[in-house]
Formats: sequence, structure tokens, C-alpha cells
Amino acid sequence: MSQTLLLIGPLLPSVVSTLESTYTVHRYWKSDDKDALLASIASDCVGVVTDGGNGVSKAILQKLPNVKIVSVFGVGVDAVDLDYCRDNGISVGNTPDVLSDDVADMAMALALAVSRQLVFGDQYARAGKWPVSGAMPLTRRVMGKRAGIYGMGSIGKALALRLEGFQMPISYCNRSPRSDSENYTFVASLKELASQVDYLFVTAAATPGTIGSIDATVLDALGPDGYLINVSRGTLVDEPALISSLQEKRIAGAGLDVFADEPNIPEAFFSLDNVVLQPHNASGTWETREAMGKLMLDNLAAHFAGKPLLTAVV
Ligand code: 8YV
Repeated sequence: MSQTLLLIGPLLPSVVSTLESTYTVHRYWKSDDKDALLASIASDCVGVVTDGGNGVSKAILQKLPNVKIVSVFGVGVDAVDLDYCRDNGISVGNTPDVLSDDVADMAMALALAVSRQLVFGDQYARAGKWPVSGAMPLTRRVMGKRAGIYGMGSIGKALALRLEGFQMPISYCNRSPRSDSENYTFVASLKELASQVDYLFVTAAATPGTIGSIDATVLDALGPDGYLINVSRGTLVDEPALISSLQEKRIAGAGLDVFADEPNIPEAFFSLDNVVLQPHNASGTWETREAMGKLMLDNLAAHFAGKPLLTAVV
């Protein structure tokens, strides 16, 4: 008999169909009576599959006492109650590394888009303004500017390789200096880092130590010529402070793939011309989502085979 799993939210259809070929899968988000669903599978359900944004709450896990694996389709595990999992012998796996290149590409794309005003230029061209009003206003160069990376993990390192191609001197803020990043300058204080760079890239994981860390003081340190690019989690940024900084031009602009209350984006961003927005899509390529799906499935298979997870968080 196949093992019973709870799937918290939608995933790539090909991944779900592979999942269903091996396991009995219950779709949590589709259920009209979620408590009744949890009660009906309470004794059979042995695993949870979820994505980085949804994670899984303690309230759900408490209702499924036989769950021993949470397999996350994503690198971020901030939405999974890791303390509860640790205390209850629940393994947690995620999908690091396979998405780093695409997330780094998105960070670079956002930096270019907001500096070179790609969205404005596209609208200008489509609206037929070029023949009527002439060339669009000049923009800002990216090449050679100073880059700061907040969080030098796998994504930060992939981003650094791209920034090197743009001949940008790189500084980074991390819990500690990294021996594999000696070509880059370690800066212990985030505020200090912000004051030294033109682009502050946020690639750190959301943890109690990083949540809310991009506050008004960091944004003021970044200053009127500085850009904030966030491909991590919206919760790392004090969003009202960011909105004020952008409105008052206390920073030059922002490129944002992530928001504090997804999928809701504060409306104040929509009327700003110094921000480029994406709907949390940095890992959203076919190639990466397939690879994430495979790793998520491999972690599940390892767990049920009694082997260590390939990429264990807990
Ligand atoms: C995904 C993410 O968009 O990996 C993460 O932590 O946030 C993203 O890659 C998400 O997990 C898929 O829905």
C-alpha cells in the first residue's frame, strides 16, 4: 500500500503526477473543510509536501501525529515550524543549490531593469513615444558599480560570479567571513555594508536574526544613489520604511521579487517609477522547477527507504 501524504499547495503538474504515481496524495488547499480532511487522514498521513512560501504550520502538524517527513519544494524553510519538527522527530528536506543560478539571474535582471529603466523603456516604445517625444531619459550604469551581498550562501556566491562579469567590486555581510570568498570584502555590519555600496543584494535566509534587518537605518545608509535588490524573503525588509525611502527618493530604487505578505503586494509600490516588481518568480523556470521537483521527490524517497535525506535541514 502506498504511503499517504498531504500536499499543502499546488506544485508543477509534472511533479505532482510523479508524486501521485508513488504516493496517495491529499490536496490541502483544495479542501473546503480542512479540519475534516486532516481528521480523516490523521492516522495514515506520514509525510507533508509543501513549497517555500506555504511551508507548514505547527497547527497542521499537530493534527497529523504520524508525519515524520516534511519535504519542501524550495530552499527557504522559514514557513516550516522547524522547532516543532526537531522536537517531534520530523525530518525536513529542502531544495538548495539547484535554484541558485536562476535566483542569481533574477537578482542581476532586477538590478539591470531598475537601473536601465527597462520597464519604462518598453512602455515608452510600445506607446509610440519615441517618434513623437524623442529619446527616453538617460538611465544609470550598472557595470563597475560597487555591489554588496547580504548572505553569502549558494545564491550569494552564484550572484557574485555574475557581478564579477560586470566588473563590480564585491563586499558581503554574512554571519562570518567565508574561506571560499576571499576575493570579496567581508563587512560585519549590514549598515556599514549598505553605506559602502551602490547595490545591496539580499540573498540571506529568513531567520530570527535577519527578519526586519533591512530597516530605515540600513536604507538611509544605502543612500540616494543606492539600489536595493531582494530575491530572498520580503520579511527581511521593513516594507513601510522601504516605501517611504522610495517615495522620498532617499534611495535610488529597488528591484523586488519577494514581499512580506505574499501574494499581496502593498499598493504603494504600484505607483512608484523607481521600483521593478516580480511576483516571486526567481526560481520560476521550467529547468529549475523540474530540478527542484526531482530533489524534493528524492528526499521523500530517501526518507521512506530509511536513508539520510539528500539535503536535510532537520
Ligand atoms: C519558490 C522559494 O518560488 O526556494 C524558495 O524558498 O521561495 C522559491 O524558490 C517556491 O518555493 C516555489 O513555490
